Amino acid sequence: MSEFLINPDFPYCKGCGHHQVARNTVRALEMLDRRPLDVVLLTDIGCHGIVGRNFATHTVHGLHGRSVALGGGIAMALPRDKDVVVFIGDGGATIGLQHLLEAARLNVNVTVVIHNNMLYGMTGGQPSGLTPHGFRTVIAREGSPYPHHDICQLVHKAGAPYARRVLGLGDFSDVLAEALAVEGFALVEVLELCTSHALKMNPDLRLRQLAEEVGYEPGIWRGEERAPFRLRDEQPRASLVAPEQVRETNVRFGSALEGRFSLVLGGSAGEGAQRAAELLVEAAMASGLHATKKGSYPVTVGVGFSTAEVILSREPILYHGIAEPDAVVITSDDGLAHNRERIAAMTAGRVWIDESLQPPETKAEVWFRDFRGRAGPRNAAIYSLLTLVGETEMIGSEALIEVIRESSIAQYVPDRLLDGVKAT
Ligand SMILES: Cc1ncc(C[n+]2csc(CCOP(=O)(O)OP(=O)(O)O)c2C)c(N)n1
Ligand code: SF4
Repeated sequence: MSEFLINPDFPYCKGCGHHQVARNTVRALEMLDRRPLDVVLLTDIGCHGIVGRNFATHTVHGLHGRSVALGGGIAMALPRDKDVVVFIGDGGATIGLQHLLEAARLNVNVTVVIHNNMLYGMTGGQPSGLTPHGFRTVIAREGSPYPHHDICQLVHKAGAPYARRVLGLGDFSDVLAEALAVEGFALVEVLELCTSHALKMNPDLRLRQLAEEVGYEPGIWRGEERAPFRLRDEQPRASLVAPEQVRETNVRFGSALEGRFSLVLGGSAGEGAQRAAELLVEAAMASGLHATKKGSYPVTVGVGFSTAEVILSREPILYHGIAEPDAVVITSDDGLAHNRERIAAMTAGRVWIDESLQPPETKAEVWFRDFRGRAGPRNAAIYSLLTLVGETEMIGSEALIEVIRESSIAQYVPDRLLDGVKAT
């Protein structure tokens, strides 16, 4: 298997043109002798977008039509020797058309690969701005009454140094490699068919013939070569994080953790779940571990659930998603409601849950604890993590206690909670 993949089975229907794009992208990256972690692959919403999980590169899944803007932002700050590749459908490309035109106009260093199957694949075959005149879809059964945008010409006119349209058949990796090698904005529009929806409505369709009939001629549009747009050309840096945001961690504790431990903490907004998870991460780093933390909560920040996902690991963490957690800690009914399905799906591991709550059926071990009664709502989250650390010993309790004492929440956490936890 290619070093660019963690899974060679692409998630598409049989015969879908997206297979060829993914395969040829891998070939092109190999041809250019790139390393997986020098590549950031952005995917947009749509069938093509599920492929992110197959790639061993950095991957980011964007909102529909917005992945060019996201990728552009990343590319503006990255060193020149990194590649930002944006996979997008014809739906996303025309929903976010302005992002494409601006990225071309500014000459942002991204390679955009449009999977132009001439319709919205994932939602059942609706037309996009690239659906050609006469092409039948579920919405226009007699055929689309409108002409399609010529996306290559649009970005060319907007200033793109490179735009190319190819038929997505066979090996077109040399085209993708040529686009990747462009310093600045490059776009490859790959013409394909959606075997599930396009053929149902247009049974006699042949890609090559269709492309000729509707004016989708393969071609290349070269523009003026210009310096790519960069945020800080004078100070290229390897990290997206500003140096002043980086803090040194003084490793002053030990840890018995071997491998990796993933944790989900579910609580209520305003009860400090995110802050508690951050303090656990700080304590783990002070114990010599790698750690990541993600938060999720409703846009109405002050009400509802607040869930944090934490990974602690002896080895660097290259992927911060959690398929099945080793532990789930629940301190409130909001936290339980948000994580109920996740708990029910657990096949192993352990759930620590406030004794006032009733968890769903699960194969995980369930331990009831009096988080809210002992610590009150404000401290239930931090107390639950003190309990977890005391009972698992993945890091020493003294590490978490010290980090809490040094933090801004120290004044709210009574000593009896800190002293009541077993120090290891
Ligand atoms: C802002 C927004 N609008 C609508 C949707 C619903 N939606 C999900 S996939 C999709 C169609 C995607 O089509 P395309 O971009 O062509 O990609 P494909 O599925 O063909 O790969 C739509 C409309 C969404 N997820 N987000
Ligand atoms: S629905 Fe269409 S675009 Fe989506 S995977 Fe299947 S063939 Fe491909």
